[in-house]
Amino acid sequence: MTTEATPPDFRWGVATSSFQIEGSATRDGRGPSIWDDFCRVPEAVAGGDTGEVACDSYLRWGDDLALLRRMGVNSYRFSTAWSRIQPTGSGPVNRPGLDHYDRMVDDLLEAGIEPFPTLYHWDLPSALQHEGGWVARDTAHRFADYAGIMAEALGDRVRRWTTLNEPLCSAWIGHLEGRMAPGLRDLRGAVHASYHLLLAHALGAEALRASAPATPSVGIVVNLSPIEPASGSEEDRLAAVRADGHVNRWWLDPLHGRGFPQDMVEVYGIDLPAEPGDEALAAPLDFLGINYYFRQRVVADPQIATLGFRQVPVPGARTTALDWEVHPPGLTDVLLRVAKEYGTPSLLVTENGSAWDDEADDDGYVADHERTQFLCDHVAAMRSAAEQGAPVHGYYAWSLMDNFEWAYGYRPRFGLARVDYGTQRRTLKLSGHTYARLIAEAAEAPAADRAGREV
Ligand code: IFM
Repeated sequence: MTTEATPPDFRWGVATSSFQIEGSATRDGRGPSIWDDFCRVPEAVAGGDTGEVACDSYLRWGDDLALLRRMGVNSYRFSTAWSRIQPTGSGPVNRPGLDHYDRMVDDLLEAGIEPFPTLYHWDLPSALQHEGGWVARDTAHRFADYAGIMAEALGDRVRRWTTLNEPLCSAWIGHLEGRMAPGLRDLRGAVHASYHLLLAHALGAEALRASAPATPSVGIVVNLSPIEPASGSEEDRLAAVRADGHVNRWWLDPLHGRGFPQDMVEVYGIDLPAEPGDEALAAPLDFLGINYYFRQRVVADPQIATLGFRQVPVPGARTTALDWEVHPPGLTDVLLRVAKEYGTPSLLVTENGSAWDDEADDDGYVADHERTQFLCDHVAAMRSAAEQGAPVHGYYAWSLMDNFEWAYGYRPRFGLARVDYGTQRRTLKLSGHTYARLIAEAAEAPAADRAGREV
């Protein structure tokens, strides 16, 4: 690897999110979020699972920290629950909720681990949803207030912040497909939500930069997929262009100051809720977080309203327990594409992982060869992108431990550590041990080789 591609402060981390691990749904004044509400909708979540207890991380933070130390990560990507800080999404700060994250930041720093918080990972306070949620412009302003609170409280110690995680999921899956919270199906609402999410990012970034005592590094996390047409037909080629617009360009273009892609504005046929002054949307990013899980192969399908495309399986592909294709070169592709087409100064792989049907032995140990292979192959794919010039500065495995996988409930397990939900015992899997070794070896490697040793 070239020296430019492997700065000495390369981040090796793991990622989690508040709703998926914390539990303690009402403890210390936490208010409800859209996921608490969605879990109560009959049949919305597999097995009727909820986030009431999850991995009990709010109370077992010490156990999680021990796992982080054991793996030897130098950065921990977690999210702060807005409804712990402001139980109704606006108004006074709920001190006990803020104190929890304050303690986490101190503990992480003491352990030599960078705290890398995400301010919004899908858990909008319910009270804001009742006022329109992301479809309402005001939510973006409330988010900026919350970002300012967090920057004032933690900005003396937190240097890097992520505003939002995966606005695609909040907007398209939550407001268009309705498969996940808040469970709505409305194109206009979804397009407006997408706009307001990006506005929230811009206003939130402004608030972080204005309120943090030391100049912070601010970015956003998007989930990207390489898109391929299923055939050489012109219809499928155009379907792939639309799919790419919907999944990738709708987010990447405005985040890089190019405005929303006009072809997609025409496909959606919805006026954007733009107002004078929204030029802030073009605020520069210090880094872009990329979550990569799978590529998408699409066919044209006139039966699919508005978008006119559908994802199809890749023949003969290896797939995970969620039927997601395992395709490591896709990670190289998305990193190189963003680097070349958008020139983003710094890229982080903020999530990458896989769910498998784990089998634990009597001690709770899981010899998860498939996940381990997935991890090694994707680290190699990231290294390949860095070797080819992509400015990749970190890799975060999803996830530290098994957790609540949204509408799929607890069955899919993504963790590098197993969680026994009966006892809440955490046990490092083979993948967790392998990651620990990989990190240790990378730290010992010569600087020019740090991000990419074979494992
Ligand atoms: O669990 C999720 C996470 O919350 C966001 N990115 C994808 C992961 C796996 O589905």
